[in-house]
Amino acid sequence: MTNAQAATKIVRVSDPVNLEFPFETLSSDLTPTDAFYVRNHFSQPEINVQAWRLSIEGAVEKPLQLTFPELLSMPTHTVTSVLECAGNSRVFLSPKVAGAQWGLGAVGNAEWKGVLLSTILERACLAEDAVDVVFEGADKGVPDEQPKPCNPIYYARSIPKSKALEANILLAYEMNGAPLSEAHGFPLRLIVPGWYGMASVKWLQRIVVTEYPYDGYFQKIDYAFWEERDGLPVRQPITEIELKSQIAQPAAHSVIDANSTCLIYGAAWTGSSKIAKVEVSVDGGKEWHLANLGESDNPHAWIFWHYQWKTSATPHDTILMCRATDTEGRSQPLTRDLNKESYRISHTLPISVQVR
Ligand SMILES: Nc1nc2c(c(=O)[nH]1)N[C@H]1C(S)=C(S)[C@@H](COP(=O)(O)O)O[C@H]1N2
Ligand SMILES: [Mo]
Repeated sequence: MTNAQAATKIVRVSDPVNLEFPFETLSSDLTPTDAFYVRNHFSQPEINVQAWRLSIEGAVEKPLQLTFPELLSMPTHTVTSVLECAGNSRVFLSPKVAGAQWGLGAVGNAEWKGVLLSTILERACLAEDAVDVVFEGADKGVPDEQPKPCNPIYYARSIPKSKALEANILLAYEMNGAPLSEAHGFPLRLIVPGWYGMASVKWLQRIVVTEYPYDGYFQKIDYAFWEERDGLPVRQPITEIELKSQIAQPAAHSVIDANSTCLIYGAAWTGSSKIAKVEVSVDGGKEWHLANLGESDNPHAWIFWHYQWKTSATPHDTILMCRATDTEGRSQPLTRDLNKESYRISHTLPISVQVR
């Protein structure tokens, strides 16, 4: 399969620019950078890389100011990982919820290269009482939803200290073998494999280590949900990607020949486990059939799957679905959990097609 069919991206929001990968064009394991989705909260910042510094400050013994050439001279690490926006597939929600109406393409799989975050944090020497590591981008604005600050804020997100020291979290300056593009965070972005995209802060300018849990706007107001703890509702940040599979082809509303063989295919991914199987239904979820699974050496990459569907001779309208199960026995739910508000859309999604 080639990248030749990578089509133009879908414009979901034009200002700030939010672009979707047309998921029905899925053909290569790595999503070509020019087809990769772009999710921005504010206008893309302009960065002069000569003047740019990465500042590491807060609860550290040795605050650092790193130049771009200094980062490039450090030991490199490469990881292939899915990046999925927590709002991917929002258009499938009923009743409708606010936010960009993403279809299936606010997700992609790319190879990221850069410096391990742990390398830099070790150099800066975290204080004993460090709790969270906050990543601030260079883009700022006033966010959309209430309660919102009245003055512009930088896009920022944190991860707990223990997570920040894990072996695969990257300060990336390359994507798919080329320098990071401006849209994807040049000169430097965070990549948190296995977590939804909001954690992977673009256009990094500061890393602030805090001695308290960071409760910023994109941590506790947006990209957060209500969870009951000890019978009390508390606001929690969205973190790990949920198990999910999606159909690339046939695309919704396709007309398929009766009495033929139709290849149903797509991708499946998960935050921390491994995909064990993908099943396909061609009758709206009544019966499920095992799909053939591809493979990947990278635990955070997606895998492809396919299923040969023998269509009946009788013309009919039907709904295609796919459902992944991981090695821990968890499966995608068949229905939507409303507590998830407008994010983590990981239930089985219906694709309507016609057989004629
Ligand atoms: N600085 C900054 N980083 C950001 C964002 C942003 O708006 N500003 N959006 C986040 C969200 S919600 C997602 S899903 C990913 C998208 O990364 P991409 O645009 O490279 O696909 O970036 C994350 N990092
Ligand atoms: Mo996102």
